[in-house]
Amino acid sequence: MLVIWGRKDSFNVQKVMWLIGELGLSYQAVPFGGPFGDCNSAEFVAINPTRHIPVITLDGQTVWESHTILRFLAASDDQQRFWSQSPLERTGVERWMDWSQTSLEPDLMLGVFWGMIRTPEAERDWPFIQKKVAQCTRHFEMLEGILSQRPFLSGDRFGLADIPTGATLYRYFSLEIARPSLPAVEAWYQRLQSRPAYREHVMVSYDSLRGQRIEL
Ligand SMILES: N[C@@H](CCC(=O)N[C@@H](CS)C(=O)NCC(=O)O)C(=O)O
Repeated sequence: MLVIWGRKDSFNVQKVMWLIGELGLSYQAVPFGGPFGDCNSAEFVAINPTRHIPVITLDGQTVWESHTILRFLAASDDQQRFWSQSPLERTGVERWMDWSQTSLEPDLMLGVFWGMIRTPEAERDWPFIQKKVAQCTRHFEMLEGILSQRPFLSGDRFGLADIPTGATLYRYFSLEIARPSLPAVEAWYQRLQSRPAYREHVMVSYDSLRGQRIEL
């Protein structure tokens, strides 16, 4: 049985849950992180020394790091619905996963989201937040150019490249921030919202995270 450790309002857990939903896998969810379980506990550190959710276990093996889990689940799928045997073809997908994790997410999630939502109101650093919003504008304008040429970040059809960046959209479009005109990105967001797994696992309220700043 596939077991996933994490909490439903964790952005990195949501990426994994979204793919689990797309693949139609059976799973057992173990609420963990935040109020559900301490990632710094000795029991958890023995499982994941980096002290983060998500973690999955399958057949006695443990996998952590959200994008590693995404690749593992996609590569393990009998039908290879989200995986290619061609290393070159895979780069077309993996470059967007890496870009999301190393460029977009630090600015949007650790910058704007943490700055506005996780940080208590009295402590918010608005010049820092505005700088991060401006960086997000550049990221999303770049995505606008890509998505005006094709329906999905992965190409003609939905794929693994859509998951990390697509999972940011619920928060990007619900935060009270300035956004540029993004018709192609918004059309992509609509396409993602037509997927039941996206609605179930990504469009999750983050109200319980307000003011809840933790050490990562
Ligand atoms: N690079 C890691 C980052 C994981 C991460 O930052 N997880 C956060 C939740 S999104 C976490 O563990 N928070 C601690 C907690 O919720 O207690 C990954 O992609 O899996």
